[in-house]
Amino acid sequence: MSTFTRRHFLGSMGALGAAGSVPGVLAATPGVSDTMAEEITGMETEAAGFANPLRLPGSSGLYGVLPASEFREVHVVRSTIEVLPGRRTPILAYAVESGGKTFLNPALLARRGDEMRVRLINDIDQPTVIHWHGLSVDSRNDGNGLNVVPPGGRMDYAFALRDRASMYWYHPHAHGYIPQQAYHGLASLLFVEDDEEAALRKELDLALGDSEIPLVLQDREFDAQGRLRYAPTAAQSFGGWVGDRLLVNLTERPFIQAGRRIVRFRILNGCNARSYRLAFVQGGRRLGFFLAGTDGGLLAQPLRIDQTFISPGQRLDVLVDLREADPGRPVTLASLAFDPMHAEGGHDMGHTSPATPAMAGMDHSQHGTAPAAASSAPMAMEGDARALMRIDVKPSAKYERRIPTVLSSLPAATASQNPPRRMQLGHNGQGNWTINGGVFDPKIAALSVRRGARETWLIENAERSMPHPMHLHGFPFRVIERLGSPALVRGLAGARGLLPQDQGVVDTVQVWPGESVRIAVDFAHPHAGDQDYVFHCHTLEHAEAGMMLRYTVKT
Ligand SMILES: [Cu+2]
Repeated sequence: MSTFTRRHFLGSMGALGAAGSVPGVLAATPGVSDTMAEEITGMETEAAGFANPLRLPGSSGLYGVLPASEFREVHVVRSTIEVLPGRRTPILAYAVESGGKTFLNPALLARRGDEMRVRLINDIDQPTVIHWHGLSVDSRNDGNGLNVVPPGGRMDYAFALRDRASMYWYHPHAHGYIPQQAYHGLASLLFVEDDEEAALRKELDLALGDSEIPLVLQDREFDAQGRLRYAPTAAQSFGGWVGDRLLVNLTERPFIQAGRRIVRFRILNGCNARSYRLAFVQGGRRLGFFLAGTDGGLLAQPLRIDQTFISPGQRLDVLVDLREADPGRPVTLASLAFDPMHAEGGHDMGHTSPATPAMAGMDHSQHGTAPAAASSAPMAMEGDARALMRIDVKPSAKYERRIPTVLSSLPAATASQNPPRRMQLGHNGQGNWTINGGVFDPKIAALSVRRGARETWLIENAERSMPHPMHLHGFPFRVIERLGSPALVRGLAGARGLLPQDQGVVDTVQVWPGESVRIAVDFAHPHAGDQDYVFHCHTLEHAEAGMMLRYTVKT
């Protein structure tokens, strides 16, 4: 494949009207600059009021960092934490006792090649199972929901971590319970490290929790008592549940302090249904930053960008050089305004229409064009311009590191010459999302592939649809081409319609309405015997509403 060069990308920014005139900093977009600058200034004003220190992984407690070798027994429990200041919020959590300390949703640290051996004990009154999102393991250890752990039951996992270094994550996958359990707190991170990863940390002098910061983006809704509210209507069960408060690491309206240096953010979209259009902004402008990695680890080379989408299930590894920022004021991590394309099927979805809360009660188009909401108006519809986090830039000790030009030995993606397997995304007019016209049946393998086959899949989303972040269990994959992308996506794309994150190894790809995305999957693995996995939309309500398919890898 031809490489996605910086020139290509800056060229596409040019198509959007961006002027990269200031060295190292992409200026705000002329043409739409007035609106964009106003929107950005509004978000900066919003972020100025953020007063809650970002929750960071510590040595115990929520998101406590735990070597995977000490992750031997995990209980699924009901617990409470303080999310909104002064309130206790009931949650579901992964609880671990280790070394005399209690961990909730521990952030696991492992080395590529390590063995994971953990017993899951289900202490709640619902079936559950852990899925290791992004890892290539055998069907049983994948935790794909074809087997679940009943209340009071247990399950022993044992598998090797064979995947590239990256930030993976783990979350529940018992069909019928996935959206509720994930929403109520069952999700955390798994860092896999290798030599390339260690080299980058050393080169940039990065330390987890200080200059390398995981950011779990989630949207939630709370009732007056501070309890999480999850009560989707039939329309929301179909369209997806979008919470009105934007949390980062379960912190609302957060801020952090960071040195004037290169800071690495490892970002997970842990929402049920919300996508973000991420940018770092300051002084009415987007700052340039580097995309260093995606779901499945480091890119071959860093890509300079100034915005990117992130959809449910996806991860981004970004490097921000805060020496490029104006030292006099904070930087804001924001989600820029965009059309979430929820109305595409609005007149075509039978009794379930309208499909989203936006369509159900609030006129999204009017809301979306309003100036960024003031701090007194916490409502955040998907696609609204909203601040996510304020970064206060403090003086740093002498720091003269540079972002390396090569990050990893990732080879260019190649597709087989065989005709693609088509995956058509749609809905049946009866409240179900479909793949190739079918609604998920866990008892039936809808397709089979040969172990070791190199396949091309063409994932085709209907014109009248919603965006679908499609997640493949069992095998990471590469994105080869995007066709028919909506204008907003096309504006960020380079050669063959590819977005910056399409340059990496991924396990989840967002397919927009009307889009066809060609992916290359290598179904090689070392597991003996037939193995069953699933392919599904990571908008969790869409998967529950049928957009999931069981497939078999045959030996
Ligand atoms: Cu979907």
